[in-house]
Amino acid sequence: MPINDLREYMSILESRGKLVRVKPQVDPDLEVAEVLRRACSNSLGKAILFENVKGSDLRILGNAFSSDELVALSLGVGKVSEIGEKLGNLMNPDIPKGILDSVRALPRLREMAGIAPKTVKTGPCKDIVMTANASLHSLPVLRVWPKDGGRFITFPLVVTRNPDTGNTNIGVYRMQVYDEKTAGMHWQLHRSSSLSQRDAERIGKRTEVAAVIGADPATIFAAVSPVPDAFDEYLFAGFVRGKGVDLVDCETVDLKVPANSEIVLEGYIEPGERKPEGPFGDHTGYYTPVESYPVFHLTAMTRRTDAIYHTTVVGKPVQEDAFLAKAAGSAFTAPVRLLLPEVTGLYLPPEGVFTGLAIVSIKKRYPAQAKKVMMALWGLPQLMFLKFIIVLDDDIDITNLKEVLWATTTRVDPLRDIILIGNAVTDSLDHSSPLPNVGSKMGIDATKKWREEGYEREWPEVVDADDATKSLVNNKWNSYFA
Ligand SMILES: Cc1cc2nc3c(=O)[nH]c(=O)nc-3n(C[C@H](O)[C@H](O)[C@H](O)COP(=O)(O)O)c2cc1C
Ligand SMILES: [Mn+2]
Repeated sequence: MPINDLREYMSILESRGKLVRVKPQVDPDLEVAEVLRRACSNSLGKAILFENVKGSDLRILGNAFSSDELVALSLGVGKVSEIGEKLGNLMNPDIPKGILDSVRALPRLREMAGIAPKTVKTGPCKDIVMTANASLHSLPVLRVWPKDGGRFITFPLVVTRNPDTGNTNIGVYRMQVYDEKTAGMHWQLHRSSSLSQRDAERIGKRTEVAAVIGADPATIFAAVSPVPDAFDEYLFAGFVRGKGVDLVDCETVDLKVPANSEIVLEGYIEPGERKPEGPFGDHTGYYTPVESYPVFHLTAMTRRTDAIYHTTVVGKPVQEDAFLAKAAGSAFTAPVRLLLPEVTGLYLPPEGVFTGLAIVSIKKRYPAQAKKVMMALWGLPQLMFLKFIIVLDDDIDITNLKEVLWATTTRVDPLRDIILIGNAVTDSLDHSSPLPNVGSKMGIDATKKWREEGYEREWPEVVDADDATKSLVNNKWNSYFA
């Protein structure tokens, strides 16, 4: 059954013992963040609802996606890879060949028809509607790290529209609360919403914004996923959960938000306006320094009567965002494989801060194919930020770093097999590059080398025991040590 909102998800979690209710009073200034981080570091794997928040009558929910199991539960699947399989099927449909196939395809077509978002008149997110009296100070916004520049809304689903295409985009971009009516909008240079806002700016237009705090899990997943620009995140959310999202019109901006949201902030960004944002203890494990970002002006806040303030905290990996990123990566391996069928696996270790390092396995069928794969990955949405790519043959388990290190050290001649690319795109959060957003990349071809690739020596065989001896020893194993 599709999960319609954050509360439905919370009751599913609670029925499985995966929701902790914290009763003692907690302070959104540093304390809540430290609790959430420690719970994550200890692999608690449970969502935490803070019921008694200092200075606020709203409750705070955190760590709602803090394990692979929770992410799968939230998306209504046994394993997150099922979403990737579904995406793969969507892009590679069996075209009905005869009448019988067409009949078989019908339920799937019906399923597809039900995934489009639907606009409804009203919903619980309109329990309370505030315009002139709307204040960002009414929310229990966290200060996450001691040297943060202030309080940051860390889990807003930020909805905007591109002025040229009219496409809606949703991304999660933190918002630093400056005062009752304004906040920093930390969409990085390459994000769809940043591009749209700068398009609008060029023609002197404001960018309207709706920031949703607390929504159904599929919409949250869509907002953090690398959904291609031409694809509406609401439609993707409907696809993921198998049922369209109910949307309502905003009060003061021409945008739509999920009817069952907890809290909605409406506002706009004035062309040309920028303000220092940060520092912020980021998911790299460092404080991202102060930089200029656009300013969000609040025009309305609508919310549920007993709204839940949904948040997350980041820091040195592994924190909650790692589980969401892993799920998004697993779902989007299917579209990558459609373009690059030789890719048998793609692993972004969380310790590599998601876009720092990709370990890829391929079925190599022609010379220099590993380099072709690297160059292709560097051209794809979000994967364009990858700093290091290691390409291995498919005999290596890419999630097993011991095997990866063994293959990399025994199959690579650095001068021959490493490519360096200077002055390339980097992640905005990479502080090690000489310039912001511009730096270098390294690709390591750790596949076995072929004669056609200029390797004239004899490539040795990997050692392995023969099957007869293996089964003999298997059978007698316990007796040796009895
Ligand atoms: C918890 C969390 C916080 C994030 N914060 C930011 C942020 O402050 N700025 C940003 O540009 N991206 C941030 N991201 C990443 C984007 O939300 C993500 O890349 C998304 O796919 C971007 O969507 P877009 O391609 O539509 O812009 C965050 C992701 C998560 C999971
Ligand atoms: Mn997008």
